[in-house]
Amino acid sequence: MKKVRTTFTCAIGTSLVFLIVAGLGSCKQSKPTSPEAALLFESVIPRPVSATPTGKTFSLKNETKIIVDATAVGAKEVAQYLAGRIGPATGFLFSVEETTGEVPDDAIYLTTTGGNAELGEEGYEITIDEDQLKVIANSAAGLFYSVQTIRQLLPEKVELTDVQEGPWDIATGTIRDYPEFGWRGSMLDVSRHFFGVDDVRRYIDLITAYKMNVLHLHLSDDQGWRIEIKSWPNLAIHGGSTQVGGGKGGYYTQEQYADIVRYASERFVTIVPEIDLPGHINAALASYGELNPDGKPTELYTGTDVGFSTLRIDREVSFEFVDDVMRELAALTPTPYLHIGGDEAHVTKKEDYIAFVNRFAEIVKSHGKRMIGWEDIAQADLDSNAVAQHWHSNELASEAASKGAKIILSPATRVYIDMQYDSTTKLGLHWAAYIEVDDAYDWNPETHLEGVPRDLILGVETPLWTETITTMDDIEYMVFPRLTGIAEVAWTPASQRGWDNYKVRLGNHAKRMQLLGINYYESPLVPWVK
Ligand code: NGO
Repeated sequence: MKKVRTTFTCAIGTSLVFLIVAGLGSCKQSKPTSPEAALLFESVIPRPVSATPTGKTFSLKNETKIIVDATAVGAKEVAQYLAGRIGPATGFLFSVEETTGEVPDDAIYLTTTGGNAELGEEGYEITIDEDQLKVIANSAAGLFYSVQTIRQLLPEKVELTDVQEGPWDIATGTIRDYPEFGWRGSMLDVSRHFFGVDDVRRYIDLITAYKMNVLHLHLSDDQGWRIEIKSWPNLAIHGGSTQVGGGKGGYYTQEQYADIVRYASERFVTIVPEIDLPGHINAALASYGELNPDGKPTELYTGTDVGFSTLRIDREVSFEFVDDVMRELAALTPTPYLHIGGDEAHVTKKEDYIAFVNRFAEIVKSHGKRMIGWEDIAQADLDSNAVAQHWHSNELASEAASKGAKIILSPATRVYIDMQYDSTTKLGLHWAAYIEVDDAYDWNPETHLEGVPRDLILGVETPLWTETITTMDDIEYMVFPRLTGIAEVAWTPASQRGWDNYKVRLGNHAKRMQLLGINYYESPLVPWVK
């Protein structure tokens, strides 16, 4: 229902229309795009596949409605999420309405009708004119990612939670966008230091703002077991009772964990739970001595060494333990993957390691899930159902690929965001590299590894190990702004990426990160605009 309204600035060319409809309404005043709105349109991260401005303005007003196509599955929930994100700062109510008919002006309209195949499952197209902002996607996930873009098209203060003064102008134009890789992840190590449900929720909010869709939780390691397992209760009670440095640790009850999974899935994020086996297992060995090769419980461990612990292979109890843990985790996991770790089993004999991983693969399969492991699992009998996560060895990654396994790229020299930015960084490690913001951005997943064809690469995941990280502020400092660039590496085709262009867009995100309360690292390489 496009209305035409009179104004004194009505163009001559529209006067005929004006004469015809003069009694019905008025010709709308055309407002050119402001420099601020134009800059926001150009600065979206991850960079869209294409973005074409048309020079006018669409303004959110008190009467702006969010309308969803009543036939679009999940669109209403995405619309409510959008209203929840932009309502508080604008002070507008944004009533969400469903329709199967015409869409009025002054509306944001979300539909899953009319998209083409190129957009895929996660892509979207936003068309903005002066009257309407219309999104077409093939699924609710695509609509959700369009919302992340819409947030970035609005003035930064939209991220605040108390009412701000307008105007709430958006540049008109068209954005067509879809991801290069389906796996755009981050890993959070909640074992070395424990982070509670609120921190994990905030982390999910932060990664989804940049269209990431996987959160891998490293739930067990030598220093702590972080998930309640009802059939082996001491794992969490005793094994979760400390952390690096000897603090009190903690764990998620199954109810809390289910809450994280629900919160994530409402934001189109898959939670991948990892239980690190057969090494990195001291917290379990301290909780149940029968799992330890000498049959006695170990002491809890609060240091930062790696590679000193192993499950015993000579007794069936180890496999009963793994089966119980995987069964309980599978029941908490609506998505296809369970991660069995598999890294740095330095005190497990090679033949035992291979036998372990082959049994783990069977156990994971028996619970209806697909096994992921760090690339060290390439030594075992992998098939095309398995996924290997590359972190340091091209050789192991290509061996896994040659067995048909899919590959996730987490190269330690590029995306281990526990690595320090440079030698002056106080937090973090540097065994793999110093990783400045440009190092994390300026690489190509398709060509990074030899012997791993593009069609086996699921995508990219950036791990945050937390030996030195104790607070949410620490997390944010190491993650931002490297994660935004890694999100772009995973989302945007290589042909659309370039550091010189990216660093300017990143600089334009300073204010948004500030208003989101993100404690980010102010890299000297970025022209920050505050
Ligand atoms: C390694 C090790 C982890 C450490 C991390 C620190 C892998 C897969 N295993 O990565 O236990 O925490 O480095 O950067």
